[in-house]
Amino acid sequence: MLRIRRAQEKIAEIYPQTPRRIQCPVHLCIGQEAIPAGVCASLRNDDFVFSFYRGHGHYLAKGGDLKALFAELYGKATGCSKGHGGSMHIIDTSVGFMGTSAIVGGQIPMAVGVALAFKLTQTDRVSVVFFGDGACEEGVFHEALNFASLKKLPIIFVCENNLYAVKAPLLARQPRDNIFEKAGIYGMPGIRINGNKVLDVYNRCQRAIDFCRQGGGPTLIEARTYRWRGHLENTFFSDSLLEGRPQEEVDRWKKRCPVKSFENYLLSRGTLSRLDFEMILKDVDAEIASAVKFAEESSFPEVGNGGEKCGL
Ligand SMILES: Cc1ncc(C[n+]2csc(CCOP(=O)(O)OP(=O)(O)O)c2C)c(N)n1
Ligand SMILES: [Mg+2]
Repeated sequence: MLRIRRAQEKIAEIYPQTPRRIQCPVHLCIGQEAIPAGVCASLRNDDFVFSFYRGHGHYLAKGGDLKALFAELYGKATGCSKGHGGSMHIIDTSVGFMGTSAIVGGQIPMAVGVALAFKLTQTDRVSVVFFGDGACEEGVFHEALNFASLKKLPIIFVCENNLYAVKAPLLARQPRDNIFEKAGIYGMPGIRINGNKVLDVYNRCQRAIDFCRQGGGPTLIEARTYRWRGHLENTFFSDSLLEGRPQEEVDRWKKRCPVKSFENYLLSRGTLSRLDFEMILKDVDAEIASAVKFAEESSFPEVGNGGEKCGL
């Protein structure tokens, strides 16, 4: 979580600087780190993860490479998508990270297709798909749940419900605040979890993933959380991060910081000392600094080098 948080903060710092070094649109997941960390901790390297444009955390949690992430944001040939994808199109099959979609909900049927392949080939591998609350308004979400449940496919649907799609609050878009209950319509388990408590995410997901591996079929997990920044990074420092959200609401959620609350938990139990924590932070920041340096020193892909040569 700390690695995801500090990397996001570094991206937010670099993004508006001139000359522009990160030119692609960037969506950060600060405030939502417990979900990727808690879910991916239960996964094996050969399980597959699909994600969306707010996907840096999912990539890093699945074992993604920090250097390859920064290089991709910089559009460099050493990036995980060879510099052709940018922030919204991250892919790294070597760690089972099968791609992020900029089309809301576009990744969901791909993850179902992979789950079908896992089932047909009689493996115990699991497919996991992350998506936002807005994706539940896409027809494909319902088709996917229906088919996955019918065929008892090994897939976990993880909805990161951060209560907004761009600037629109959930109840301005859906008649009820009940995403997890939509699973019941399709005859599969649906659970609502506190997406800001990493141990809750880990424990509840571990159970769903074990059930899935044993042939029990899919689960829909609605993880409640909140993004601290605006929908999309912009190129000027601004006070528009609120985007119409009440300041009081943002402050309330910041008090439930997933990173800080886990830090306090570990310190209070004596699992970590303050010194341990500071050393971890120092290591994480050093790793990020070397990833930034790597991205800056890498070359751009050759001009005219299209998809056929990008090696994906
Ligand atoms: C099919 C489709 N419709 C609309 C858009 C424009 N769009 C981009 S992000 C977004 C909001 C999605 O919100 P949510 O799924 O809750 O994810 P969050 O950004 O909150 O993590 C929309 C409507 C799109 N990219 N794809
Ligand atoms: Mg949302």
